[in-house]
Amino acid sequence: KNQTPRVLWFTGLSGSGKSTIANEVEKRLALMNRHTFLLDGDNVRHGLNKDLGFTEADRIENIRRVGEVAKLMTDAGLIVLTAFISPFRAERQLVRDMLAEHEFIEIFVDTPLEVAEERDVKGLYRKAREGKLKNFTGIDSPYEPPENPEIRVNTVEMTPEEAADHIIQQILPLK
Ligand code: GGZ
Repeated sequence: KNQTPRVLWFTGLSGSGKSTIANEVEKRLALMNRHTFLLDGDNVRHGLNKDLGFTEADRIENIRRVGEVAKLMTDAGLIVLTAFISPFRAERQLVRDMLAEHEFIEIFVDTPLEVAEERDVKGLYRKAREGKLKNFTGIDSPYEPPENPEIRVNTVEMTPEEAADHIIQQILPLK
């Protein structure tokens, strides 16, 4: 088999660039003939997790289920990429503990709140500031940054393409 199963777990604020960078990484892995699957809000929150919202309890359950699905997919031999805010350290640790050592690679998409809010691609930060969207991460719901991520990308200094190249360089020795 030409690959070792992994979970590339992207974490960061809304609008930090998680999905964009994860997509770029997936493209590069495909060129390397790796079998991958990207889990994100689009394919999980509208289906498996459509009963969940954004309360603390629902986010915890969201991440727990994503972790279980990622585990099943690694058991099937895939490289799984996940792009969820995953704001709480405890749940990221819980997913890490579900997997074998070295299978879980935490990637911190380190975009400062000011930058994500300034970009505000979907206008959600504005709605949150206006009080029209409650429990918004970074505004009135916490984000706990990773203390020891395997990989950290600075999206202020790097383009998504550069960030993806950096990630590939970091995981390459794992072949
Ligand atoms: C945070 C929210 C919220 C609230 C809707 N807080 O930028 P987006 O739009 O595309 O990504 C955000 C996404 C976050 O879902 P996750 O499943 O990644 O969150 S978590 O890991 O915390 O469970 C945002 C949108 O959903 N969104 N309401 N209140 N983001």
